[in-house]
Amino acid sequence: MDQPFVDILYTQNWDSSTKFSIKVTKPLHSEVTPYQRIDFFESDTYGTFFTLDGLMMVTQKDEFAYHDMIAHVPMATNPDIKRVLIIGGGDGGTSREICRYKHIEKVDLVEIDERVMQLCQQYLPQTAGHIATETRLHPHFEDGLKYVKNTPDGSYDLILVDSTDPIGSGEGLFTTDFYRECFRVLSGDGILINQHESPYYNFHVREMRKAHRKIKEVFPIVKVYQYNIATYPSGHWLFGFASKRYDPILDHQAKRWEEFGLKTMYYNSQIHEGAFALPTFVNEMLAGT
Ligand code: AAT
Repeated sequence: MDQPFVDILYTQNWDSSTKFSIKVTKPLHSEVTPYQRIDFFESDTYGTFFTLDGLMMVTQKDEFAYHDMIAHVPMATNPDIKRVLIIGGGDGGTSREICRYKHIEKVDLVEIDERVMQLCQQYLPQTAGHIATETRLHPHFEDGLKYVKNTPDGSYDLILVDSTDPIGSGEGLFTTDFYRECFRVLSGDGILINQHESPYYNFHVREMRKAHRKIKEVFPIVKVYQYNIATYPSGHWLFGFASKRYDPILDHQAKRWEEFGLKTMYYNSQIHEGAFALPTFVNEMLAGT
């Protein structure tokens, strides 16, 4: 049979009237953990991808955009970062990029759901392949908010919040309490990168403005930068950059970063500078917070 009579689709509702679908060539795995529903699928265009509670997390085709932008922007702002805390990120994509810097001493990865990491090691070696052998990487399976509350002052130079959107288990990571704890456990020149959602659909816009307002209460330097990722709602996404000392543009260390000699698919020194130039409608959304 050349033409199948049915297509099996993964569909995410981007809002109440907009849907995004990928044709599934093979369902790989589904299960419900104490934290969330996990599904792994195979597709032609996007390769293997996984979703949590139906929401897209990682696809093989476009994960590089997200993981480049969460990891390399802070590393090019302070190339001396040595101690990194990743909250969420059980797929391994963020720690993979951070561990490419040979001078990084330790990476603590705090993932609430051990099954995400185990399944990514099984189905997504592209992001999780290094986890079993990388000796600087230390996975912890617990809630990120609880972990930072039990961490001594000044323990990390960089915190990357690589978590789900502010629904379900990710909610605590969008609170003022959490941002204050992050400030406390960061060193004097520490940097925090967090999800800033998308400036497009109403749900994300609300969450983006709330998160931005809360971070501004806690950190002296707060900026927002953008990147494109095809499979997240609207494809136009933001990260927050919060810092105690360094400004991502004024202190941008392009030459030192280029000397690391890393080959990246999305990030480069021009993107670093350009990503902080936001469209007027995004600036206006952020200004009113
Ligand atoms: N690297 C891109 C993948 C993710 S997955 C986010 C991870 O955060 C999930 O594995 C989830 O189990 C974990 N997580 C959720 N809440 C917590 C928490 N409270 N503590 C620790 N880990 C948590 C990010 C996708 C971003 C999607 C943006 N639209």
